[in-house]
Amino acid sequence: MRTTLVTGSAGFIGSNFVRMLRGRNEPVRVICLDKLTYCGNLANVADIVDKDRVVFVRGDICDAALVAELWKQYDIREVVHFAAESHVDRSILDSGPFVQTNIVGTQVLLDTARKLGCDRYLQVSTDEVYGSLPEHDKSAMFTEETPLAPNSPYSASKTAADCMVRAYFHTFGLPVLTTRCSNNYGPYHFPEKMIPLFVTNLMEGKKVPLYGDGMNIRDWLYVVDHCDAIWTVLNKGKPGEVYNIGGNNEMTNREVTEIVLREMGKPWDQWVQYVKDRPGHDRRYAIDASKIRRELGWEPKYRFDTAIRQTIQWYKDNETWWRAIKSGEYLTYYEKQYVSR
Ligand code: NAD
Ligand code: TDX
Repeated sequence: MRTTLVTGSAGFIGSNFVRMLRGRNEPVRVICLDKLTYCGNLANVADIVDKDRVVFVRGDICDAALVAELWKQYDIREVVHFAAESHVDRSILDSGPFVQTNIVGTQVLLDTARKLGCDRYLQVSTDEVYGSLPEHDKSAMFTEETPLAPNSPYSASKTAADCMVRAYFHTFGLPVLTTRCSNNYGPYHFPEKMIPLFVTNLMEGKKVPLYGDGMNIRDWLYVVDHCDAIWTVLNKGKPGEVYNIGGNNEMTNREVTEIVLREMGKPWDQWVQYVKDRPGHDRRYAIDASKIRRELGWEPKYRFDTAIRQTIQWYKDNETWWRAIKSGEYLTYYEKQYVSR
């Protein structure tokens, strides 16, 4: 059976990915490596960890000695690299951890893969590396050839990591794959990101903070579709290639807010608060995912209207999960980000 190192597996997408592999009974042993930072949560995977098929190790991807030890101990031949500092707003408050984890951490993994051997290395990247698109020209979309033009410290750190991945392919022939996905939503999404923040605020009786004019556009993809695309690329992708992943589901933040409010039975006027815009806020992201569809036969299976309903229901059914998160460090962050601006 193959052994795959999955970094960041206690986070939102990483935990959904491991859960999907277990749910489908894929023939793979997973070594989960996660530092359990403020947004990593052992509860996200606790029920699927077992000694044989899903091993959990708490540790930092920047710790080269630990990564090498795991590589040898478990005979790792494959990597799916999710671990990252992932929240744009936090990268504006302090970019240091983003440079460390997203760039240095990626370099450590690549170097270990090069030295100790690796059959497949998949870098989970983001559409944000391409920058922002004009909002009025709907024909403009990000393709894999779009020049990289990151605008936030978060996306700049992800871009630097992507460049290292590319360099390890060209210089050392490491069999790397890169995926660049649009905005995800679904269960286990940390409630600092827009959709889970808005859903849980409404459940707490708090208003939802909409940045600027609320007309920024994102392309939303259900997390299980993203995980399925990553598995497809890992198994069928061509080394050295980049694959865009998207939902073909562009919406303004106002439209998303309207849907969430409607689903939760809350009128706009009482529950939406326009707040100061995010500095450097990218206006529009839109993914052209025709390459992965054409070459690997992947396309999204979930529709936004049904998957958002399931997602809201998940937060209703898992109040203990998010209420435990929305305390402690989270409150300090919330105060800095929303109350004092
Ligand atoms: P997340 O913030 O929910 O989870 C990140 C995980 O990484 C956490 O469990 C955290 O503990 C772990 N981690 C952080 N620093 C670490 C370190 N130094 N060593 C080991 N583990 C560490 O993030 P997410 O939303 O699940 O995103 C996962 C990946 O997908 C990221 O690389 C992100 O850039 C990318 N991505 C996310 C989205 C999205 O919409 N969320 C879209 C496209 C791409
Ligand atoms: O309180 C808020 N109010 C608001 O209007 C928050 C947190 C966000 N927003 C807006 C900003 C964005 O236009 O909603 C949109 C989505 O914001 P986020 O959920 O913070 O996501 P985004 O900045 O688009 O980045 C996400 O998608 C790409 C992930 O966090 C990244 O990790 C991923 O790479």
